[in-house]
Amino acid sequence: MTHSTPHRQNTHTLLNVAVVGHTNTGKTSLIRTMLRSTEFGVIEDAAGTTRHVEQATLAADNEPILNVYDTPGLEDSRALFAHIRKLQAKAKLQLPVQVLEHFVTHVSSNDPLEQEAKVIRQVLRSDILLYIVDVREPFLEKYRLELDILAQAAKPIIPVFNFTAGHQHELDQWRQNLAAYRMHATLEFDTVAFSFEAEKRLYQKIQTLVESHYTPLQKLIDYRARLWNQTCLAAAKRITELVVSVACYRESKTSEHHRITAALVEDRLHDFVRKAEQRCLHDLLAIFNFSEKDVAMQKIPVSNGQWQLDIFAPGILKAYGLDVGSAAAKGAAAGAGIDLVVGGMSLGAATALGAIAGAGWSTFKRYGDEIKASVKGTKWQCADETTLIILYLRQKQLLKKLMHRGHAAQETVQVDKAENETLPEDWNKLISALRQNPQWQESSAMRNSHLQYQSIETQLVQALLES
Ligand SMILES: Nc1nc2c(ncn2[C@@H]2O[C@H](COP(=O)(O)OP(=O)(O)OP(=O)(O)O)[C@@H](O)[C@H]2O)c(=O)[nH]1
Ligand SMILES: [Mg+2]
Repeated sequence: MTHSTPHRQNTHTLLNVAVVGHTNTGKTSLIRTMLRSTEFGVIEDAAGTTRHVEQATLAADNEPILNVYDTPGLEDSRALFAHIRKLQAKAKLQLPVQVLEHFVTHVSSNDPLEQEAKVIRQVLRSDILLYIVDVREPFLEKYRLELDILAQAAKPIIPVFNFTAGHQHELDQWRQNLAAYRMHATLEFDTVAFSFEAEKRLYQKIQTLVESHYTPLQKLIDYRARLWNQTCLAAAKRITELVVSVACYRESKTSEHHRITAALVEDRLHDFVRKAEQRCLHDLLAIFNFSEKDVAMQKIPVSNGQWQLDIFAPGILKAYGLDVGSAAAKGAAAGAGIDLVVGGMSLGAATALGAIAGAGWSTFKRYGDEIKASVKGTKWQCADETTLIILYLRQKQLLKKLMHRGHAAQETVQVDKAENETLPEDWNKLISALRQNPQWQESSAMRNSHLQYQSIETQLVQALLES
């Protein structure tokens, strides 16, 4: 036996799912959303957009699990129904499904029902049908006739309600009507207002109706759940990276040797924040497999904050590994010993100060620089509170919108100030810790293994993902 045999067997027994329904109900849209691809097929707000059956395959870890078939929309269901009934009357002994088989094998290529024949042909070749419903429409005769014909194929049918957002009443009506048709295993799946939960339920419904494919479908469900979690996590991490890089950004305002005027420093900050946000957007779109066309983002209003390191805040001393509890550190905090620092500190002096607690001279030297700067009155120019808050809130809003955007959506996502989003608990603490650690601006092994950094990252990621 060769290695490829199991694989080949597998592909032969792939589950075939036909997506059917009246024209313009969102069949192609559903498949785009399932595939997370804006590329599949053509979507248009017009009847008869899809002209041929198109196939796509869904896989779990490279193992193909099911084929999904997009079909042309049914248009003239009354004519189709009448035609089928006529065939049935002609050959009374035939089973209902045989009548359909007869229809598809005898239809000519210029028959007015040729389009319908393509659909029925695919229906007969499939294991299960997803019948897409535009719930905004009432349960008209044409839909009843369609369902009658489809039911004749003797395949399980899952009615999928599309356009559900804001149409609860109509949805209830459809449910009642289909119940009268003994169709209870319905599903809400708005292809534009996406929810992963709805997608999962779609596979679970298929699973209960086609028992023989239970195990591969479970693989698919697990795989897609894993993928979805990874996608959301990667996005939240990317946003955290943005927030960190902006919060850590600082420029010394009195950087004389560069002779940069205050205005130039400001420009650089604006530029930095805008570009950083733009890059983040680019990455997020790639993570969710959307394109630049999908999102419109207004320029973020950036404002400058002047910020002075409050060097004696206990949190900072601790962050640098200094023993805050020592009498000398307390003394330093009270202002004593500053002259030591400013006057150029030696290792001996630092030790005498008693403030080094396992942090080592290099850390203390770095800390010393900041004390010097602080005493000299150096201020840092950085993105101010409002900028950081707006940046975070709009990224959170963007993330939510991307997580709930189906790949069939045509409307552009607008990113605004997002005042309805909330900041994480401890926001101020997180930001102040980041500001005190400009060396964290870019990812590095040292940063990423730093416990304090890890905890900040976790808090930001969790806050971004909570709804
Ligand atoms: N608001 C909203 N619009 C949707 C939804 N699903 C589809 N649409 C829109 O409905 C129209 C038809 O979508 P298609 O996916 O082309 O429909 P179809 O059933 O494949 O159409 P045919 O191929 O012509 O039979 C498009 O304008 C879509 O953008 C939805 O869930 N919500
Ligand atoms: Mg279509």
